[in-house]
Amino acid sequence: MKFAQVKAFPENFLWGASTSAYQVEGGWDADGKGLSIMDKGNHSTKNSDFKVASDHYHRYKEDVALLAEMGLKAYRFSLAWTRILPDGRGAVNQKGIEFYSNLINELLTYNIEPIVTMYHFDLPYALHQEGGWANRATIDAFVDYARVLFTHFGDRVKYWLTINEQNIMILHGAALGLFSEQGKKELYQQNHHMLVAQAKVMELCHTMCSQAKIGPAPNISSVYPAACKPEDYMAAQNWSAIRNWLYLDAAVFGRYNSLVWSYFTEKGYTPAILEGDMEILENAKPDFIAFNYYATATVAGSKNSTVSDRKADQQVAKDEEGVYYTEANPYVSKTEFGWSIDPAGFRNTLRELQDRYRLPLLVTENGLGAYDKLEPGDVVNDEYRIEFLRQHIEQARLAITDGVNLIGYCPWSAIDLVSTHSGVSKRYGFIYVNRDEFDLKDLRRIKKKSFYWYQKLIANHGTDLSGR
Ligand code: BGP
Repeated sequence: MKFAQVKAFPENFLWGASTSAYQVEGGWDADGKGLSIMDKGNHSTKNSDFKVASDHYHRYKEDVALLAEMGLKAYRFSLAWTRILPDGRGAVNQKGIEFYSNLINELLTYNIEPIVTMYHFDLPYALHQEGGWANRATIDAFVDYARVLFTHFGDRVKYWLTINEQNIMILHGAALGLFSEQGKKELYQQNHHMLVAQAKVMELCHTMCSQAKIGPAPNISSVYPAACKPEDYMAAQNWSAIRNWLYLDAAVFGRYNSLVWSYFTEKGYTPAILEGDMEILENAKPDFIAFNYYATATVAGSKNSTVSDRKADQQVAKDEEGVYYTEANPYVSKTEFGWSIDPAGFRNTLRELQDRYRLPLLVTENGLGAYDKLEPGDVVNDEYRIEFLRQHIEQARLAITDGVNLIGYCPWSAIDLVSTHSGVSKRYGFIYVNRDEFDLKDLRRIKKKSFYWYQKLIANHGTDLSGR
C-alpha cells in the first residue's frame, strides 16, 4: 500500500541494539561462572577464541558509555544462566548477580532501558548432562532461575524476554551447535517443555514484578510461495506454521497451531502433554512479542529439480518431503553469507504479526553480517550495513503507517561479537572490536561509520534516514 502521509515513529520508541552473553562477554569461567553448552560446544565458534569474545565482561563500562554516545534508548542483552546459577540450579553465584546488577545500573545512569533476555542458547552444561530440555525437570530449573532474576533485577528491568529463538533451536539446533542430534519427536518434546517453562515464567513475572512486561523472542519471517500455484501457497502456509506460528500461537493463545498438530500426528511427532500443561499455556499472557528478523524464506509444493539442496543454516531451511521445498527468490539480493536481503519482507512480517496477534511488537534482532575492514586511521567504512539498516528502518516506518504497533527496534549487534556460525570475521556491530579469530590484539573499540549514522538517526527520531 502506498501512503501519501507516512507516520512518525512513536514518541517513546525504543531505539536500541542487541547482543547475547556468550557472544560478547568472554570471562567464560570468571568469578565462579559455570560452563554452558556453548562453552563446551560443539559449536562452530570453537574455530575462534570465544572464551574472551569481545571481553565485554571486563569492559562493560567503556561499552555502555559508547552505547550512550550513540544515543541508544534501549540495550537488549542476555544473562548467562551459568553466571548466576553455575550448575543451572541451586546455589546462586553472588558475583554473577553483581555483574549484571552493575551493568543494569550503568545503563540506567545513561537512561538506557535494559531489555533482558533470560536465555539465549547457552543452557547450563550441568542441565544438559541431565537431559537438557528433554528432561521435564529443566522446566523447574528455568522457573527457579527466573525467580532469582526477578528477585534481584525486577526492580529495575521493565522488559523481559523469555527464550531467544526457541524455533531456531528446535529447527536448526545443530547449526547453532546445540548438541541437537535427536530425532524430531524428541525435539518437539523439548519444545513442549520450553513452552511450558516459558508460560510459567511469564506468569511468575506478572506476579513478582507488576510493573514489568514480558514476551517471547522467536525468529519470525514471512514465507513466500515460489509461484502463484495453489500448491506453492499451501507449502508456504505449511512452513510458516511450522517455523513461525507453532511458537507464537502457543505463547500468545496458549494452544498448539492446528495445522502443525496435524503434521505432528501424521509424522509421529506429537509430544507427551501432561495434565495441566495446556492450562499453564492458556493462563500465561505475554505483554508483547519480541522477534528477530533477518531474511524471508521462499518455498514450493514440489521439488524443482534444478534447485540443488542448499546448505542449511539457521536462515536456510532444508526441504521436507511432501511438506515444503525451499526455493531461491529471484526478487531479492543476498548477503555474502547467502541470507536473503528483504526489507519489504520485514514490513510483510510485521503486518502478519500485527494482524495475527494484536500485541505490541519489539524487534530484537535485524542486521547484516559482513567482513568489515579496519582501514588506516581507525576507519571502518560499512556503507553496506548503513544501507541495509536504512532500508529496514524505512520499511518499519511504513509498517507503522500500516497500523503495526511497533514499540522498538534493536538491530544486531550493538558491538562486534562472535558470530554463532562464522567466528569473529562475520561482523555485525556498530562498534568494531580489534581482534581476529585467535589473535586477540588489543580488543580496542572503534566506532564504525554506521555508529555515526545510527547516532544521527536516533537523534532525529528516524525522520531523516540519510544520517545527515
Ligand atoms: C540469531 C541469533 C544471534 C546471532 C544471529 C546472527 O539467530 O539469535 O545470536 O548469532 O542469529 O547469526 P550468525 O552469527 O550465525 O550470523
